[in-house]
Amino acid sequence: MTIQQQLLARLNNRTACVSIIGLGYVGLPLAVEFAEAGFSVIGLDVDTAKVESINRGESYIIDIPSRRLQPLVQSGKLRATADYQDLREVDTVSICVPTPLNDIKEPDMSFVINAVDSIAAVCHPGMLIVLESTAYPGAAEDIILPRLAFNSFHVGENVFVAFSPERIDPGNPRYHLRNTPKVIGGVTPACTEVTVALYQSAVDTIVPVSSPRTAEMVKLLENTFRAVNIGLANEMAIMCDKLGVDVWEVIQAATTKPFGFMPFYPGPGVGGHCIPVDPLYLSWKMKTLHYNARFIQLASEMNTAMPHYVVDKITAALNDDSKPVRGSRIVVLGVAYKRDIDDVRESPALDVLRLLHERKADLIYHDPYVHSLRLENGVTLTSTPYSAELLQSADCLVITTDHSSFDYQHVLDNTRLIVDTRHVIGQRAGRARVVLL
Ligand code: SAJ
Repeated sequence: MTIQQQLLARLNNRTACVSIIGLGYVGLPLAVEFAEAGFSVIGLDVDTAKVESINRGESYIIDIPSRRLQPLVQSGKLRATADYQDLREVDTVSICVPTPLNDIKEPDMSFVINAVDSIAAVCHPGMLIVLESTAYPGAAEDIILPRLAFNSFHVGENVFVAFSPERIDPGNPRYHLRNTPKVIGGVTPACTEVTVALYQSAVDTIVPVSSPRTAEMVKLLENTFRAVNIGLANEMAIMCDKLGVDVWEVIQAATTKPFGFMPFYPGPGVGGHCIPVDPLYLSWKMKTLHYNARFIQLASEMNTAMPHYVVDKITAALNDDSKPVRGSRIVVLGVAYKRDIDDVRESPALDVLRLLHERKADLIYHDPYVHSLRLENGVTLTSTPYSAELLQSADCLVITTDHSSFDYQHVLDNTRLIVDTRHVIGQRAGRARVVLL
């Protein structure tokens, strides 16, 4: 049997030992699905607190309850480690580490490079390496192949490499790892075949494509599509405002078109670790090829300008009450980057807070999911408990994140002025004057 046939056999009869590097919102669900499929799984994370928590059967990921993790750990099917030496015998490695942008908005591949360097040191013939972390087109081949060649491996013969983008949406009640189709692009057809054999144990629908670069571009198209259309929705809001038209009514009516339209909505900007970040991986790569990805650039400019637009709205609304921003009590309601989560990464609410702080507003925020935060300018704030008195103290209240838990009628009845960046007050009537984006 060839090395590929031996690996395929171990994958098909579940005797392979599989590993995941990076046990976050992508890696831990993957480790659990592989273990439930019957594989012996080793999860590796540099954060020993995560390792210890998993080995106690305690989950820290919203989509994986501990009751699902415990039996896998107790049976020995799944264990966690921080030591790459524990991966010496594994057959497969799925890399699910962060790929953020650095301070000058360029890809930071350091987490991937560290993982690949560590894997290369323990790599053996027959190993499969899959990169899942979102990256620029060509990243999987640029980073993995030279490190394997250095160890005299031949990809597609005695070692296998693929890219398979993660499509995890934390907290999504409908779509999770198993029922979200998984794109897979191997360096060679043999690489694709063994990667499909591994992932079909954990995912119902596999979508093989012709190369890692193709798979990388699939992911970048998915999220660039969102960033560009959100940018368009934001510019529509600005244009409708100048025309005296309600953009929300326009979008709602356009959505009645049963084909050829998909609604996106204006907001205070675009947060999260995907949409503001992933498109810039593509535009960065294109710059190295002397091409300017104009849609991505424009969408990024549009979306990052929205916090300033929100503060202009607040300033104008206070001005109508003959109040300057300086010294006015401004209550910011909701700071997470989207509703019903606690993640503030790249959240536009942080920019709104920073801009208001720079204008010397008397600033308070409330977010039941976010106890405290630190602004880019180093200022730290703590969430003020919600109360009618808090609302009544506001010269202006800004809704930046539309958590489902808020009682918007109560907010409306206890506030004098609301800037609603999420159109969540809707048609409700109450005491406050409501200003929309
Ligand atoms: N946003 C708008 N207007 C919109 C949609 C979103 O302003 O019409 C804002 C949100 O408030 C948020 C940001 O954009 O600040 C991103 O929102 P998102 O709905 O795209 O949520 P994310 O960042 O969690 O995106 C993830 C992505 N998932 C993966 O990359 C695996 C994205 O591809 C998913 O489409 C998205 O979840 C989802 O649909 O939940």
